[in-house]
Amino acid sequence: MLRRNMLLSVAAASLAAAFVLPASAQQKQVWKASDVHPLGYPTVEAIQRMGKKLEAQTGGRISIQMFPSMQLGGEKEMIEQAQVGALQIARISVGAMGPVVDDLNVFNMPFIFRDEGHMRRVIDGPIGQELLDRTSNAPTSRLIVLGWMDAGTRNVYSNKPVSKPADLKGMKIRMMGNPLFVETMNAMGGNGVAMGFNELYSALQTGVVDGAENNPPTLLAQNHYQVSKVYSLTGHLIIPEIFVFSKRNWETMSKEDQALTRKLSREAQIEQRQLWDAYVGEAETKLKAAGTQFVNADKKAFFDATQPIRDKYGSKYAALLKRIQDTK
Ligand code: GTR
Repeated sequence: MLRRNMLLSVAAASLAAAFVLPASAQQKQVWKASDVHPLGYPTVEAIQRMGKKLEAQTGGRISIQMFPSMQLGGEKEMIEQAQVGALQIARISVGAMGPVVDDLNVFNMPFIFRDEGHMRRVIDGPIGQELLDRTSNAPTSRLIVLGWMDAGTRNVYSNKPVSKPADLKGMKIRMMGNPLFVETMNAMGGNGVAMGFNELYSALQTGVVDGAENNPPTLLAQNHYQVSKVYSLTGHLIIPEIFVFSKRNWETMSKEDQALTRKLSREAQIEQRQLWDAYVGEAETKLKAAGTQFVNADKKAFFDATQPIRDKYGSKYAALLKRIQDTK
């Protein structure tokens, strides 16, 4: 892993050197974009469509080259590459951004949203805008947030049904690399293991972990359903995603290019949601056809079990949490 990380850093450094800032605003630019998901996945597709519009609307001066399927590493690596300007656009989960900008962790707590509709109303409203601004302005981020994307609801998957906290006893469940998630899984009754997304398939396959948790599109698109056959509807996390631009590169852009990028990002956000809604149903149908067993879980029991996490992490966001709860 160390060697792989070193190779990635070297790759990032050479990519940074390769992104020559144009001497004149008229010079051709190819922005690199990255996503952990494969071609065809809603987030990837939305950014590619944005690239096509950008190309058309700048007469071919600006285009986007997509690096899907973790070609540039996991999300931690993508964040780092965007921070140094080796990558212009990165699409990442707010889960991976929590350790970078603490304010975002408010969305990373279990059962913070009543359902996906509630989450959407929050990100579409003033709270969503405030968090985007705070993330762009945080000195630790070195990223400009272009917009939100949807990522549905996360449920546990493994090779046995998990319908109540006791079912998770002794099970190692991969969580995103953020202490909040590890503690959440421990509170849910399992043993949370922080691990990069790029290591997960083989960890599931070889039994390094007994399971993981994610939305149905990810379970399908990452082929995890091939090694984890039971999908238990715990619904413990509803985490939106963001797509960001390297601040270092953003600051060299003309005001006009920034405005155009903002406008097309807004459209990409709307388009991703439509693509997402269609893809979730498709993913569930495909998973069921492939033999994935969907199991209902006692959400109330998981909600109660994770109350200590909301108490521990929620106190510093008390005012914001109240506004989230008050969002109808
Ligand atoms: C997916 C998400 C990815 C990544 C992944 C994970 O739902 O789209 O960006 O965060 O989860 O669990 O690491």
